[in-house]
Amino acid sequence: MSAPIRRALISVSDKTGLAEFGQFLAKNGVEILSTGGSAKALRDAGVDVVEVSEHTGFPEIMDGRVKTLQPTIHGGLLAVRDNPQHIQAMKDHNIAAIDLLVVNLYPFEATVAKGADFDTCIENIDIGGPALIRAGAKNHAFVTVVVDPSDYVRVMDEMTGGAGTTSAAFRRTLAHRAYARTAAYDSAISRWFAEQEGETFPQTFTLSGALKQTMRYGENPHQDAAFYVNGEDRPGVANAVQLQGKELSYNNLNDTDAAFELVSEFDDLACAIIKHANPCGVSLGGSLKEAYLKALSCDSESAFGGIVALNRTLDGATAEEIVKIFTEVVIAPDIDDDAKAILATKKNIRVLSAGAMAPAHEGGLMIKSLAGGFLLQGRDNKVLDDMKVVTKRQPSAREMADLRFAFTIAKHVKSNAIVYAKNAMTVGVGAGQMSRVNASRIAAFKAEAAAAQAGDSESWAKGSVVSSDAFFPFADGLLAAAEAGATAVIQPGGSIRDEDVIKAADDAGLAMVFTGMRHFRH
Ligand code: 93A
Repeated sequence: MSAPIRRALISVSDKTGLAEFGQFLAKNGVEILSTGGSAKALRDAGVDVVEVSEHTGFPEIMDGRVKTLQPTIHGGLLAVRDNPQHIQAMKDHNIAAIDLLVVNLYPFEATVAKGADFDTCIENIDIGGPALIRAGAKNHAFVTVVVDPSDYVRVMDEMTGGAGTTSAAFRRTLAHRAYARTAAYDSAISRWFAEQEGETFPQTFTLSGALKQTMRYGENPHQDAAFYVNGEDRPGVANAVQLQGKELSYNNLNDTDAAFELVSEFDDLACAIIKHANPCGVSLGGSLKEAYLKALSCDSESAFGGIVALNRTLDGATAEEIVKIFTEVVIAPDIDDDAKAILATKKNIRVLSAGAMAPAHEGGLMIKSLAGGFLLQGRDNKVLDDMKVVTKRQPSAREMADLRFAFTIAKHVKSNAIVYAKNAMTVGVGAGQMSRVNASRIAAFKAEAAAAQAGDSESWAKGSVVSSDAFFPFADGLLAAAEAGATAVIQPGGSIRDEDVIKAADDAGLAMVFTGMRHFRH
């Protein structure tokens, strides 16, 4: 059974909720020690405080760089209350026990995010705060450590229900949160230093994120899984609001991310249907309902149980179509009231409102784990701006638009990726094959299946364009596409056999464009 809280140290940059919390503590007979700005805020709220400088007999010096870095303070936090030697040391050095520590740190991350200059960022590295937090959290057997204003209410509840005490379990949870905070803080500082040195990758990379959700299982039922958010305000799965449906699973989150990132590529109205992080079908333009139906028609068999992503506000007419087949998740920047009402009739569909579209070409890091480590790389965010026609035949304007579209889709298809497209919609997608020719054959097969499904006698690949995520190493993949009916090709180029491939394209009467950039996605 712990003793009631008698003395608190409050030193906070974020003064949210401080007045109310301070008043509560004062009312409960807690003596409050506090640093300059916090002391002022508390006094302004009518709360009696003792300045730390008064308590220690040592002034705040060096523009506040040394405020709480004092043995009187740290001894008060670290003393083991039932250890006779510690008790003696407290007597000898006139140290008073501190039972409650309320600290939040200089806003380093926010200062960096604001684009502040070097010196301002440096000045916002908190030294005394983390030292206090780490000391108090180590001694959580006796000290309650609060690093987040949203925890004040819980502390007040505990003290009210516990005759001024907090429970050991709660103090331990708070200690866990305290070290999570200092770890994230130092990780932000080290990443910032790496950036200052022009390096993308710091000497030590600490993954830091706040736990958003633990899932029932991971990719498979025998795997544990959790979802962490890193505080970036990028629109997408992490910041979307779920309006209805069951909890998102690991696979839902992974697929929904792929779906939303894909439709974020386009300024034109776009709809994508995703399965296993690969697009079954994508379509641009027209009404939202038309775009959905076209995306669906590309591979309606695979779309069953898929993820639907849109880059416009979801309307009722489109929602009516979506609910006709089993759909796992729908994500859009917004959902209108008609659509909400229609989706509500299918309780299991998870509906996410992302608030806005994500900027497709912004920077950022991607992470992949492997045995004994992990790989980091920048986002695949290069703009397609260097399309060079390499064949005798120039693509028509319609072909050129479809080529650009198909190459952008191929970026979002697992390698080896082949995408057939016609009139701003995919007509056949070959994903994740070990051979490019196989991906090409699968895409052609899908284009035939789509035609058959629609009752057309001719494959949808007839008169289409084709995109390859990486160069065709031989002419065979290209010829397979020509055979399927494609009239124009887009690919990075750069193979040692480019000349052979270009000649094969010319012989087949194809137009071909090189992008000079590939889009592997493994
Ligand atoms: O400059 S510091 O690293 N040196 C210190 O000794 C110290 N002690 C507390 N910053 C220090 N703090 C931080 O001051 C706290 O973490 C808190 O963020 C801030 C509160 O200052 P004030 O009460 O003057 O607004």
